[in-house]
Amino acid sequence: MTLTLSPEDVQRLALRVETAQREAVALDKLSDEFPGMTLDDGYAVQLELRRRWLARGGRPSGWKAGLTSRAKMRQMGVDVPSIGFLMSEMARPEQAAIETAGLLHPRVECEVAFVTRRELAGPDCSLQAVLEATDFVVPALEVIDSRYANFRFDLPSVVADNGSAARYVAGGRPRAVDELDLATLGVVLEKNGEIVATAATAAVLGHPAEAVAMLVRVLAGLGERLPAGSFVLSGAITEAVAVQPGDCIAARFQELGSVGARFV
Ligand code: OOG
Ligand code: MG
Repeated sequence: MTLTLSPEDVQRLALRVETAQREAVALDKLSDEFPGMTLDDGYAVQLELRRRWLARGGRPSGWKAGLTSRAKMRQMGVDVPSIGFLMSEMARPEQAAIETAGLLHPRVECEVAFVTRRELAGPDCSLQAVLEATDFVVPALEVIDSRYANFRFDLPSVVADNGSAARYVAGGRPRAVDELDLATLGVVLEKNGEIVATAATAAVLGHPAEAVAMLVRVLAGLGERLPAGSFVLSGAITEAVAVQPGDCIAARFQELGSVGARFV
């Protein structure tokens, strides 16, 4: 662990990010004030953010892997995958009208979501262990909304901002992983009926289950485990797409069905 922030700074920065999330006011990236900020510092702020969320009655609903595809790494200029937490307050039903009021500059991502039936833990968690512990997968949309001005950040800052987590929608058909080759599923992302991106699931670390294994390994470093029954977003397969009120998004996945949302 390389922590450079004092406990007081961690609390102050968590409060700053929380306020930006709540009031949709953009921040400068935290590393502008703390240029020596490390990845561990970023997770310390994220854990404090999570602790505060739980303390005010938030209900944890899962975890997210992020920056797990080349397309995303290129788009954001960050080349290390990361994790964040999900809360049920972020979940929206399929085809829901998602309000953009309260968000700064929302973007949508298409992802494979895993639901586990066994606990996963430890610094050596493997892709195979993830597949064995998976109950089913479903297609999902994640709505990200960086709290940093112009969506510009570095790794410690985006981790402190909980991986830009804002909303998510799960849809499609639950499928068991042994019925699929999860690495070679095609995905088509549409905005207002037009194709805006296409890719295959191998874009996510070669196999989306590898992103879940990465997440479990990061959790192990934070002293946490992934309990049975967890919902995990494995990371965007294509670039994220900006949305505004009136936009309709659909992601069509080979074998898994579709998931959609509209923005108001
Ligand atoms: C960070 C979150 C990335 C993903 O799926 O790659 C992410 C960001 O791009 O703001 O959720
Ligand atoms: Mg994502």
